[in-house]
Amino acid sequence: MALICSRVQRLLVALAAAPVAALIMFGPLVFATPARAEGPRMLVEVPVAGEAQLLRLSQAGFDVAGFNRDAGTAGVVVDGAALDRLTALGFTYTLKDVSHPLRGPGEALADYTDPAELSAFMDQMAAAYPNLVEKVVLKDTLFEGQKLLAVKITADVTGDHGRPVFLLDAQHHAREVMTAEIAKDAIQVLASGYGTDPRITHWLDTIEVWVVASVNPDGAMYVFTQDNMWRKNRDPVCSVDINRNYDFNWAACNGSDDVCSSDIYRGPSPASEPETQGISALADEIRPEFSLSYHSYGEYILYPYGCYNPSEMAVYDDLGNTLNSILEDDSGATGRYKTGPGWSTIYPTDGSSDDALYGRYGAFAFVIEVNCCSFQPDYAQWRDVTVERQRTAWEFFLDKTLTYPSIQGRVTDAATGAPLKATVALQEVALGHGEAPRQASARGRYAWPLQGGRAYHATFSMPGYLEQTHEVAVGTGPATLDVQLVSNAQAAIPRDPLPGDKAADQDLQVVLSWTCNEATSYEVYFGTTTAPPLVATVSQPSYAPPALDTGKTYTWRVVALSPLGRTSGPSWSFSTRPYGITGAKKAGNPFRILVNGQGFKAGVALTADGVPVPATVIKNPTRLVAKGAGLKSLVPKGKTVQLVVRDGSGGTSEPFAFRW
Ligand code: 0X9
Ligand code: ZN
Repeated sequence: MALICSRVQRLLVALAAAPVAALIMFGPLVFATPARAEGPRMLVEVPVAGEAQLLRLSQAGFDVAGFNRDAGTAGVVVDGAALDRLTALGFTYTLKDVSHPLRGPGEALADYTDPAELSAFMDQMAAAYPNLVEKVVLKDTLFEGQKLLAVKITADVTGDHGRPVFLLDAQHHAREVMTAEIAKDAIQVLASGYGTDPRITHWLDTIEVWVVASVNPDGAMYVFTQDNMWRKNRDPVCSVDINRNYDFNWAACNGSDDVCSSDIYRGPSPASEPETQGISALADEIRPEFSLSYHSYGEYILYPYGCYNPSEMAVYDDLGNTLNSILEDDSGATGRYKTGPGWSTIYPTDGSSDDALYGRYGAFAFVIEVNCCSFQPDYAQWRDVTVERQRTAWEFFLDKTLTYPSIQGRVTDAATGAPLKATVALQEVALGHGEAPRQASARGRYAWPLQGGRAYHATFSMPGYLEQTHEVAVGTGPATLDVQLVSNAQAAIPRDPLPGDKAADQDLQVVLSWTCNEATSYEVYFGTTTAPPLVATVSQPSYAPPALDTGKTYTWRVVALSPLGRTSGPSWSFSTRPYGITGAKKAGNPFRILVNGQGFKAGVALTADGVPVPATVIKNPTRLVAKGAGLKSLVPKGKTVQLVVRDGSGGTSEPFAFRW
């Protein structure tokens, strides 16, 4: 507490001090030498010759807050010592701001939404749209009283739909206050557009949207009340750059620092912070297909990795470049966001959220750095125009969720229908950077964006279940593949009988078969009673009973013998055709056909190749005689016809080939 108070005091002293007064009276001053060797943090603009020098600044440990490409200046947050180092390295600078509470007296920027207001806004939305919007607490306690909050937005929000998921997050970095406005606007636009805007209605009927409007609410509150340049979280042991703390490629490539004082301090261990833990747990559960993380500033569209190119780079490039072609920058022009993997497009980072969302949780994870020229642009001038322009970006990902080539579906337990968090692997897609296996969500949902116009082999696996591989042709849009996995316990139980359970009209020469993955042999119980006797023990999952009778119901059951023991399948039954023909011959003069078989009774008729045979006479249940004029022409000598006995209620014999 003493630490915080002394910091506040120093900031207040600084606010009253010369540079701010100079700023107000004369505008920005250009300093060639450090103004002070200690004191409050300052925002300076540093001319840099392109992004190579931006890289040099960030690698020299400076807190690079953004890059103004047109002006060729980097915004750098420095204390006195850092300013000394900057000038010693030969950089010049313009002082733009001295840190102060964003909500200071008469401060225009106070219109930005602070975390308490954001939380209240979420409550209002949930209350106004109870079927659409749910407020979810991801972490109940951070360090200074804020909670990590999310809203889930989808039609019938409390139901279990297993829809594909899109995740929007903002404000990993406390000072990037515009980003929370974009997330807030997305919640507002989606909730209020449902039922009136057909595109939004369709999206929310088919997609589950999650918005974390501030990943760093503790830090954000500190920005409003103490220091508008604050970037990290508020961990009292040592504040951490949340966007360097994720558990993927943590500390992997010099893209973060291990010293507490650094603004890109990565924390003591991967995912040591409650904020990264909350986001990671959410991502693990919902498994977004696409995610979009907002930062500021500099007008970049970035994607993994912070250290090297991602696996599936072609899909990333395609999506990133298409988005850039439609997204307007602060000048209103499209195609001007610098687009590509983070490491080569801005500067190396490790432990960032996009890397973890992709590498660990399988989302196609994008980052947008908004605004050309400031992380806190004038609210009245820039807030609405920025959030409106960014609608194009999150709408883009909602659209792609429904239209981009992919394999998607649900994985469930074949016996219970319960969702399975199964692993999905594609033979044709190599994940070569230590990515965790792609996994379905807690709802059993998976979705894998792909290059279309080809076939893929998808393997689904899950401990305790039999693996399945399916070939899927992917065209220009999503291909749906729902998968039912069979548990090992279930696999030892005979299932999928043929003939199917309660099948009617079966042939008299029926062969019984079934599926059972774990058995070494099978006992077959078969007969016309409800608890039939053991008739055979077989090593293959099939059994051919001796000739059956017509018009009878047979009951059967298979017991599988396996190392797991004896497991009985359920009782199955089927019934045979009502009539059977076992033989036919011609007789005497006048010409007659004598038919032998079973089940014959009054009212049946005989056909030859589907044509009614005249004057069928039933002698007894096993003998039938056809006679009458025209019989010879119906059954010409030397020609084979199919004789079939049928009755008025649709029962038929199997065809019998007859030739005389
Ligand atoms: O450095 C960051 O964390 C982001 N820029 S910011 O100025 N807002 O701090 C960029 C993160 C980009 N992600 C990757 N490079 N993977
Ligand atoms: Zn940022």
